[in-house]
Amino acid sequence: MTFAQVNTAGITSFNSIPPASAGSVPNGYVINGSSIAFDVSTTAVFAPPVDLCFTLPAVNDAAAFGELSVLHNEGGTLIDRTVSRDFAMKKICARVNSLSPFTVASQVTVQFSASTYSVQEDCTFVTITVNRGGDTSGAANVDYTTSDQVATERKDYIKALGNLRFAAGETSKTFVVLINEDSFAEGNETLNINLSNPLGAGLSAPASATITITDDAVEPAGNVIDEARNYVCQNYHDFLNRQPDASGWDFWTNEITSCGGNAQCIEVRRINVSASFFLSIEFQQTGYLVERSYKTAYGDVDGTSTFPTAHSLTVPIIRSNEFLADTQQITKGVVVLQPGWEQQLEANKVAFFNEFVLRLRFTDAFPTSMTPAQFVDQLNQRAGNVLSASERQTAIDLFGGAGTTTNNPARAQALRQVAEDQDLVNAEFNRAFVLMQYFGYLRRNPNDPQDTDHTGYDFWLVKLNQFGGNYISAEMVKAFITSIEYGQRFGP
Ligand SMILES: [Ca+2]
Ligand SMILES: [Ca+2]
Ligand SMILES: [Ca+2]
Ligand SMILES: [Ca+2]
Repeated sequence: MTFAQVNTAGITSFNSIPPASAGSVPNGYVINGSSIAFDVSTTAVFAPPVDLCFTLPAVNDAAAFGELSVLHNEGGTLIDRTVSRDFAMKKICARVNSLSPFTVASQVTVQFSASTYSVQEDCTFVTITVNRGGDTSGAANVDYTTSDQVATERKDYIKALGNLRFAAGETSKTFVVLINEDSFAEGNETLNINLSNPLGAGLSAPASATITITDDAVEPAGNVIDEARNYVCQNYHDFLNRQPDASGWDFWTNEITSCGGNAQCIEVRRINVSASFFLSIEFQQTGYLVERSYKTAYGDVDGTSTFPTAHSLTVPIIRSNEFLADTQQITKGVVVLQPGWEQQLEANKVAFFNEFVLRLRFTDAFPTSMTPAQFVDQLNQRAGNVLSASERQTAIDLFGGAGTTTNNPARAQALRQVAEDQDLVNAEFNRAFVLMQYFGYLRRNPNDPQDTDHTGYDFWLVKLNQFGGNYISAEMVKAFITSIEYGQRFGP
């Protein structure tokens, strides 16, 4: 230990203390078997700074040594004051302005595997790896999201966002960014990917990275969305948030190409193929369940419409970004009909509802002081009174006779039970179908530009209801997939 300047000599003492008692450990650091801690004090009068070095002869791994930091208690919180590490000498040094407890702790970092990625434009995907370094013995998680640069999420790629959860011992996780084909001659384009909100870890460089989409050297004259195989792939991206599996891709493409040159047949098949994605078990059990979960938890909101005259109407509360984040989470790894899909989906649903009820928005709306009956009744009322007396009792009984609703697994199960109630599935169906015309095909909220309110949504919902949900007679899917706004995502 070296003082820069001592004005009055005194006695300095080092008292070994339990590392856990040194102060509150900041995010990204852990106390483990390598940790040592001292309370350092002096009777000398000194002027800062003070340099302190600690030797850790027991740490024999250079990488583990490189993750060590000297944390200093400043106002109760430990702050990383490391200035140097010397593995050969097993010495780590810090510089501080005052004395109080110190601890040597290990860092936990998360970062992208690279700062740049590239992918050839196509209806394809790029897999992004996030690595965790340092002490990986605990759990950690981090949010990820894409953001537009020159490439845009409505055209060039599918916005990817979510949370990566590292289990104890896991050192890497991946997520996928889906890339869309288009026939714009636009040059190479970039988008950014970012890590944020780490828990149990700190961000380390690179915590943001760039994906370059290499443009096709030659683009066709027409719009690539008119090409059957690409059109099918785009429906996988837009509705199922995944790259098509080979057999599904072939099957749906053949539905269209088997028309040969019959334009009338192609038009009808394109409508039916696309509607099949909304109607698929895979979408109904993922995206549609997410939509119903928001309705069950938070009810509806008011929108406005001018169809046919100005009025207000209730519309789904879920927004496009919320929908994408949760749908991507609940659908992760699920490919319906592939071995194990039901187990994967069930595990994802359980994780989704368990996490959903821990969000501040939910706990604000449903305080744990609510009785089980109040809790279930509020869910039921927001869902549109879909529970029979016995279904209501089943949900209340999930709490096992408790007087309050502090039991989070029971909260999650009750929310899920209402969200999966068949009466809600039936009642919400047309609303969700219309909503997905905007979320899926147009990649926006119904009242985002080029709309200004829910008039368009209202128009299609009225029409779909008039035709008893028959999207062919209502010409709804047809209107969206032949719209200029949809076509302009993919070609001039
Ligand atoms: Ca592009
Ligand atoms: Ca292209
Ligand atoms: Ca292009
Ligand atoms: Ca029911």
